[in-house]
Amino acid sequence: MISKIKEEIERAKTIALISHKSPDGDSLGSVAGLGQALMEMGKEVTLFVNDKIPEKYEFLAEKNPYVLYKKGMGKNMDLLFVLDCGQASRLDYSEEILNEAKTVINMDHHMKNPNFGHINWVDTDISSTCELVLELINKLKLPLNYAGTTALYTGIVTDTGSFMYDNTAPKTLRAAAELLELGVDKDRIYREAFQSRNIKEVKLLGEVVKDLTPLFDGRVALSSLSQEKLKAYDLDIQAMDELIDFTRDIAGVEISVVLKEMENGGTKIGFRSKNAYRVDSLARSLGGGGHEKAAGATVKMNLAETEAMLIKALEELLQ
Ligand SMILES: [Mn+2]
Repeated sequence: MISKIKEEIERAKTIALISHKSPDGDSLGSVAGLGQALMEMGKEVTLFVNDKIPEKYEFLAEKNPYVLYKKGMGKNMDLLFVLDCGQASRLDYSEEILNEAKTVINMDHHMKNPNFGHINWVDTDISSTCELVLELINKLKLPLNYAGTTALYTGIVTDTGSFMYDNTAPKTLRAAAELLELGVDKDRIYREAFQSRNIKEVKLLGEVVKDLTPLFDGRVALSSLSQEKLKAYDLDIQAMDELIDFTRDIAGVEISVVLKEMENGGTKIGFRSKNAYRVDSLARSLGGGGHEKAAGATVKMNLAETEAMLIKALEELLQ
């Protein structure tokens, strides 16, 4: 596997990297972390994104030249890395890029990744794709610069919930320690990614939490965000991603669910599980995916229909 990836990197002149829509710290971090190493090697590298970069990750764009993918881009490149992408459809409109590259390498840590690349390195036990990328960089002795280490640390610290979730293994902390030794400014990353909350989001969070009625004897916290509500606070669909962690952390809650109404009328569903249940199978049954304790899906139903459907599904899961 590693030697095959090495061969492909050596052979390639032009390399593109891309990840899923609704980018998070791990997707943006892995694209930039590996991309920076490849740039240091003198490759012609394009760091694609297929969505708006959330405000709290804008600091990553200071040193990483992300390019918003547009249809038809990425033709004739030698090699494409698809990172942190549990299924090809999560590339959304940029999925066509899979047909453009001569070779596609899929590196990921989501459950049931269908191995859509020519080469697939999927490790569901690892904390983050950034940790996997660091393993690749170390094994191939690729060069790492400051922008790269910063990006990789960002992905590890965000995907582990600041080293709190059970995907944090001894080797995760060793990877983080290695990055710190290389000079990463962890305080800045922490401030940007965790301590730069938009006041409008905090106010809407307050409103939503005030209305929250836990279901199933308090074991499920379900919150819904309508377009109307998001618009009233001048927020978009990417906002409020901390809500689901906040409500999961209520005593007695085992599963938190957040529904967000999309502009086209569909609904984006996020699931978090604290301990006793796994939510990836439920997400997959709705056409989504994820990890045992953090998963999601997008459905074509409206908010009320989605809520009704989920209450039935959760009742079964909780039995
Ligand atoms: Mn990830």
